[in-house]
Amino acid sequence: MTVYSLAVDIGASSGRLILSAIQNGKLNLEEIHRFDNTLIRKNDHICWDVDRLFSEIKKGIHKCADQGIHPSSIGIDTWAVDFVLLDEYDQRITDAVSYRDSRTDGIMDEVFQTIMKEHLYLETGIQFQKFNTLYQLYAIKKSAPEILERAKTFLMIPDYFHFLLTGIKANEYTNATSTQLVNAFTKHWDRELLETLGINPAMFQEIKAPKTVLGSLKEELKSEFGFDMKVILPATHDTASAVIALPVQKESIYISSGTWSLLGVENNFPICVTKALKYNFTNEGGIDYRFRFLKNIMGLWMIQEVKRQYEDTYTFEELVALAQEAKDFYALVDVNDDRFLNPSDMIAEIQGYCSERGQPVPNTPGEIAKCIYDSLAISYRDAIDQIEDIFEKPFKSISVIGGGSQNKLLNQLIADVANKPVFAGPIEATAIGNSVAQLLALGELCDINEARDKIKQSFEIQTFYPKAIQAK
Ligand code: LFR
Repeated sequence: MTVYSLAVDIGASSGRLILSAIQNGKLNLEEIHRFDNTLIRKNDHICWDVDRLFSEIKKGIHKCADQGIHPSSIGIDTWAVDFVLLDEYDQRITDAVSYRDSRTDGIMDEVFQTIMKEHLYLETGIQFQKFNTLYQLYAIKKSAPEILERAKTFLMIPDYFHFLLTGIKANEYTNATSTQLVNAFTKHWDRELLETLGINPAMFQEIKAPKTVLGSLKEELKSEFGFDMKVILPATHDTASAVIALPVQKESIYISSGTWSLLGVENNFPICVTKALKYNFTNEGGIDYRFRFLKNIMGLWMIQEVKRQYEDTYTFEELVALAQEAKDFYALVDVNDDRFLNPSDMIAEIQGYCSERGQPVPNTPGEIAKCIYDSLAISYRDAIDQIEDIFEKPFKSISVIGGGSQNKLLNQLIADVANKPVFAGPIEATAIGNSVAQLLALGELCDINEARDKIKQSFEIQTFYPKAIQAK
């Protein structure tokens, strides 16, 4: 009998429930349900609508049941750093505020007055981003300390959904590391750090690793769906799940390409050296306690915003085609500038950046798109140079995984600026990685090496050679 696992992968712009199984020696995926995710304004903050997201998860499970499919397990991944706090009755006492909200503006520098930046990096190995959970909690401590006093439970977004499914509370390891509150060496909450910051350590739950069987569905959900299944923790941080699905590992740098571009390498230990701190690389936790040594780059968020501003007149494919037509236009923005994190008008922000620096100002949709793709490629090249500087050796290729790997123009630009071959795919890397953790726990796969071999055999990978090599 086929053993199915159900991967729920929710990104910043959409979510999906994907059924997966090993069939005829290959990993098969089938999309059961897809839905939009958008930011909403609530109580003066930019938030995620977690109630709607949970109802979409339930809708997807019902769709499985309607087709007569009863998966053996389910696991949920989302973006990182965001969380909810619960009171003694397990009721939410905070909205699920998004990392794109401005509540953490200026907070990082305040924290550095209590804890030295270098110390924080040596303990956690985590990059400095103003929206890390640490700064979000500190912002609450400043604006509404009574909430932190009342809070009994801290759950990150996937932890919260897992709690709603099972009634069991836990903090999953890969996502927990993104908070900048987990010690990179003990792999547990850094009590000393929490006490120094004046954040009650008691609200944090036990950290559990991917592949842990959390439990089964709550009684009322069992009767609602008409079947039971195990809730198995995947790498609940979407980027950690995506990295599990890497088809090429040796001597390759990966780019997990979606709303964000996460560029880095997989390691067996954290690297907290001065150069890594200077270049702001992170050591986020991965499956089997591997480390994701990577850097956040603003990613396709910028083009998603532009598309939204043009009221979806153009598809992503059309924007790529228009960028190709605007081949003579060239201007660059620093995609990692905080001004692009959540501007009210992305197009105007890009134009403002270019005109302030005396560059040609992009006006047509094609010019705007070309400016974004060129700027992304250059920021990737800079980050690749930094990795090669830290490792003191060149890497041979780039693996682009995730939805962004479908962008052939960007893949070719990356190959050209980095002067290395680019391997593009799998597209659904995150859902694949999520499924793999569940299938490993269910005994359908024996280890990550076998899983990666299966992924290589099961999904198409396209190669893009740099112009310099093609010309030879
Ligand atoms: C990508 C991602 C990144 C994280 C950012 C914010 O979806 O999870 O890894 O830094 O979103 O949570």
